[in-house]
Amino acid sequence: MGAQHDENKQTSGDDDPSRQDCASIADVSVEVATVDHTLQKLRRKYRKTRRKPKGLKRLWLRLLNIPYITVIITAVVFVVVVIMWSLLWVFIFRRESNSGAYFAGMFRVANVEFIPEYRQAESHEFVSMANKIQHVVNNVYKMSSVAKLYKQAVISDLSNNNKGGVLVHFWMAFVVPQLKSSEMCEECLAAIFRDSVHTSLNRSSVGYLLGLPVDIDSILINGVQRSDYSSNTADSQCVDKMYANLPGVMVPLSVFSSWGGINCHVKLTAVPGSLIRLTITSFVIEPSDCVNDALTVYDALLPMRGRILHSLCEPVSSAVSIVSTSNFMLLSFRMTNGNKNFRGHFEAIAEEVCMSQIETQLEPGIRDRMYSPFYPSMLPPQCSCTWKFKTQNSTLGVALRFHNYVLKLKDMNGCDQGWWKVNEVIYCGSYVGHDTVFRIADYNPDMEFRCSSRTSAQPFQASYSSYSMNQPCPESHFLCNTGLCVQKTRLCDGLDDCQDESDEVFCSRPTMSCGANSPLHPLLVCNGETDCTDGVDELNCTHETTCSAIRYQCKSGSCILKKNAKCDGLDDCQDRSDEADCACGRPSPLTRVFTSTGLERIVGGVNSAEGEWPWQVSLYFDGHLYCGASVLSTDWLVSAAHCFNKQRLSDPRYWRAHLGMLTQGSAKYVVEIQRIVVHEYYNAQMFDYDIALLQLKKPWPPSLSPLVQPVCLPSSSHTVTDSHRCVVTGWGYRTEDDTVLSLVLQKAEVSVMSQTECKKRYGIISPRMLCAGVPSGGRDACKGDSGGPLSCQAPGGGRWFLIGIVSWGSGCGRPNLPGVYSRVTKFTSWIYSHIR
Ligand code: 4AZ
Repeated sequence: MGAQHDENKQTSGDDDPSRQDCASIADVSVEVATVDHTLQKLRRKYRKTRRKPKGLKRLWLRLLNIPYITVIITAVVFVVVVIMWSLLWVFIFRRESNSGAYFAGMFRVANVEFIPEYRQAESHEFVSMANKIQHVVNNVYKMSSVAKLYKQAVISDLSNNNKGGVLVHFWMAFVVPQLKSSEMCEECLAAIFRDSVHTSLNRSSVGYLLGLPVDIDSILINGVQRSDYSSNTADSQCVDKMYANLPGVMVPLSVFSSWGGINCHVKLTAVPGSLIRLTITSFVIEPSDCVNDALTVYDALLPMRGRILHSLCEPVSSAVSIVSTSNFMLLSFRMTNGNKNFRGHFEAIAEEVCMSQIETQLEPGIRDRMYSPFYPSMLPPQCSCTWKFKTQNSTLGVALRFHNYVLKLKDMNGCDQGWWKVNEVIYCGSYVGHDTVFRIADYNPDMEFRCSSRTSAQPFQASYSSYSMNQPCPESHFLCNTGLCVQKTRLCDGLDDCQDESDEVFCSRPTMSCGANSPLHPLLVCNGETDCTDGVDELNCTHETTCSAIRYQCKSGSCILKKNAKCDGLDDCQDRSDEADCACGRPSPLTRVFTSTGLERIVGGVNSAEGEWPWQVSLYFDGHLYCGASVLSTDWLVSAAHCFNKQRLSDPRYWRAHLGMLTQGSAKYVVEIQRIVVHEYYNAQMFDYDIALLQLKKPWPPSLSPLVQPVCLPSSSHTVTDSHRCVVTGWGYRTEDDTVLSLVLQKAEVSVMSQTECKKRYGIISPRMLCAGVPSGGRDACKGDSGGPLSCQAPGGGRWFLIGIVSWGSGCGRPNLPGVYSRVTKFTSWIYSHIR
């Protein structure tokens, strides 16, 4: 305050001119006073010149005040952060959220003649036609609802079309903000294209688009990966074009993966009007369910999902051939590092005119053969064949014996493995693991076959002959439901001669006629149980005998009567092979087994103990417990095919196997899946052949034993008797309407039911299924247990064998409706063929 006061006084003095005059008069008389005054004046002058900066200084002083500094630093940091964030958003995040969407498309331009110059993308003719088409495509999408997202179209190929005109293959690229990605569906884009074509009312599929005659039915647009787009477009180093210019001339093909691996495409084109047959003689890759190494064959010149003919994910050692539906084909190779290679050839073949007039021989026993179109090549998605039969007289019909194929009346569902019309009645074909006979009770029938699968399908063959309509099977034979004829002496002999057990159901229970004169029922002989009081049924069981499905086959190939010779602790085979590979089915409970009566869980189960079921696996799909499985070896598991039935479910990358687990989340080993092998005859409607094998990415370490151990795989002759103990295990639902899975692995003891009883309950039960439960219900597998084991222990505390795989059932634990399991003994050789 004081300094302020002084300043005020001086300021008032400076401003007074009379005071200035006074000072000058007093200069001489008061010396000292004059110096002081001068100093003061100078000071005043100095202060006067500094008056302006004085405010800034004050500000500066204020700013130097600590709280102000903090505020300022914060403000500066805030501004810098805001600027940086905006820049980041503009240049990075905004760019990322605007992702590219790529599509491959094709359509036919009708009424335009294909000229050979169109094959060369550099030719003037190609460029001129491509520009015209590109202009049309640009116009379609630039005038559409997705105009703002549309970037460009590139015409990749102009090819001859067997229907006439020119087939156009093109790419499209869109830049799509994440929020708008739903607008980019391939069907929407195809609809935009179709709607732009002006059609007339003359029922032709050809309409006009800016003067271009476009076949609406030919328009197909599929989304593709960015990598497909970049590896296929003009600047890619890895697109090869090959031509088969002469029909029947084989053009060799070989592809090697260099050290860095490859992702390449080979475009095959054949002479106009022909088809392409690709033959793969060898394909050396690592099996990985098409994740790492694969060959995908397309019925197009761009990698369009809707046009896949075949995908090869396994090595090929015996020739496979595939036929296209037009005169082009695309081979898309993916091979990772290593010594991978492909060898084969392709050729132009004529479209097959598949029409036969067949006169069957008079003798019903004499057979001739008929084949699927292009046999032995795989069937293309489009094909047709007709056969017109004529027998020698009106009492003789036509019998067709199909190999691994069956014809069934068409039901509500469509036919996806072949469509058949036999004298105006429609049948669907399907692949099975045995022969069948289809009889047409007509002496002059017509038969039409049409391919009806989305991709290439397995070929088929049949032998045909005439048969007597009055007596389909020879004398003393029985007519099976599969159409086969078997000798009546084979009825109820315990062997599935009919291949559908129709010769083994509704038989009276095998009688124990143990007298010396009548033979013992084969099912009771050497089954490990003494059925005759004198024990004759269990004598001489290791003597070599002829082989059949109910006798044990040693490694040497010789057979013995003993059904359950495998791993029973006795050397039954001369080569001792029955006791080799027996490190299985022996749990060693680490804690006392907890068997509760009051704490009933799942469907009538109780908590298991740690290490009680060391082969039990829990399969997690996308992070959630989805199915069960069983350990077969250090790198193979077995489960149910229906667990892997849909698109994403069949992709091994979504799955994790949890081994050595008692309580959910406490697995001793969690491992990725390398490959899923679903049985080739799996039938999703009937749940037949409901089995799949899973190969682990990394084998489980031996240190995990005894908490992780394989279950014993039964031989195909293995039989379960009343003295076996069978237990179903899993983390599935505890009741039919449960909503949560069990926390602790549950177990429930069930009995294996006779096949006849099982068929009485459910009707359609295949020989690959078995029923198990308790008559009153209440003990059963349920949702979430699928794929898990039904384990049965050999009598006398023997080893545990995998007898069933949880498959299906009507509800859970209902009285008289047992659980249905895949019958593992029917798959023994199939399993060994993959895991050995
Ligand atoms: C299922 O949905 C399922 N009761 C499994 C087994 C049974 C029923 C359903 C048998 O996975």
